[in-house]
Amino acid sequence: MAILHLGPADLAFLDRRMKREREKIEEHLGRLLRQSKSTGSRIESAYAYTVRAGGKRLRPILMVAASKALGERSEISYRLSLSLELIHSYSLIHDDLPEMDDDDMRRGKPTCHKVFGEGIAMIAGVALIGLAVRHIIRSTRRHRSGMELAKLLSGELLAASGVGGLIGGQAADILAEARKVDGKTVDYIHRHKTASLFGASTAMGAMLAGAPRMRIDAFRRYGLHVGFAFQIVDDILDETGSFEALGKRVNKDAARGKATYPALHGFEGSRRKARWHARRAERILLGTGVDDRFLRLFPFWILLPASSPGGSAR
Ligand code: GRG
Repeated sequence: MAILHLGPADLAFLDRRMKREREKIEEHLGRLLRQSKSTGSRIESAYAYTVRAGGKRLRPILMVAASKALGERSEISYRLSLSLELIHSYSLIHDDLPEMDDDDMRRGKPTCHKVFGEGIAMIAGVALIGLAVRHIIRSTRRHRSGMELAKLLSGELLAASGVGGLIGGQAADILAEARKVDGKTVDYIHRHKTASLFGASTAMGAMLAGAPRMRIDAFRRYGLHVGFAFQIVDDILDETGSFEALGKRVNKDAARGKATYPALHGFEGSRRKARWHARRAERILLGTGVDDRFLRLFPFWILLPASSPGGSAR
């Protein structure tokens, strides 16, 4: 895949920024998990295990970047962005269950249900949803817009997690298994299962910065296209990547008869579509008049792992 717009200086800038933001997010995440530990139960150990197992923290990074691009520079954006990682971690725990994708490894470690059992993993996933919303309410308590902000952020997050988002996409994914499906169905799955949480990330960043509705909508659309490109690349990596690079089993989509972009559009067609989404994201950002180097480059950085045959880690 041609590396669009990314020169060595851009790559160095992105690497530096991602590393710094990841470190800050890890720090806040560690604090949140320590503070939310109440009973020291097995459920708490189970969800903390998955949340701590690593991960690229892309959704929090995007939320923080969106809020910074719009002038919000306080620490609260890091705290609030954790709610996205908690919901994402819940979706991974449930997605790995035998009744779902049936995966043994995630983030380079045994999956939650392999370590804690299926029942505990199921409950731990649900507990993370509650924790995410409670965390938003707690973190906004001293903010000047307090309850109003909490309502906006949790509304966005839950909408992206519900039937109109993650859950709807997962259901469509299950129903599509081992059936011949068309491009429209695969787009529906990708848009809901994956892109919706990316859209919520940038929309939540804009909300925190106090942006007007039109700008929030534009930021959500930007995130949706980034998420779409991300899922197409994920489909490609499932076929071309390695366990060592990705920390999870590969070649599983084809084995389960899943509808994927490469199956429908071939590798080059899939790369073209991913590039199209990255360009759309860039155009939407430019249309808002917000000049932000990180957000401008991020959609193209997402494409990079699918540019090498080995499928490197992001
Ligand atoms: C209620 C059972 C039940 C499920 C509903 C499971 C579920 C919710 C949704 C599935 C969502 C899902 C797992 C989508 C896949 C998205 C994806 C490519 C995840 C991997 O994201 P990365 O690469 O992961 O950002 P890391 O590990 O880096 O955080």
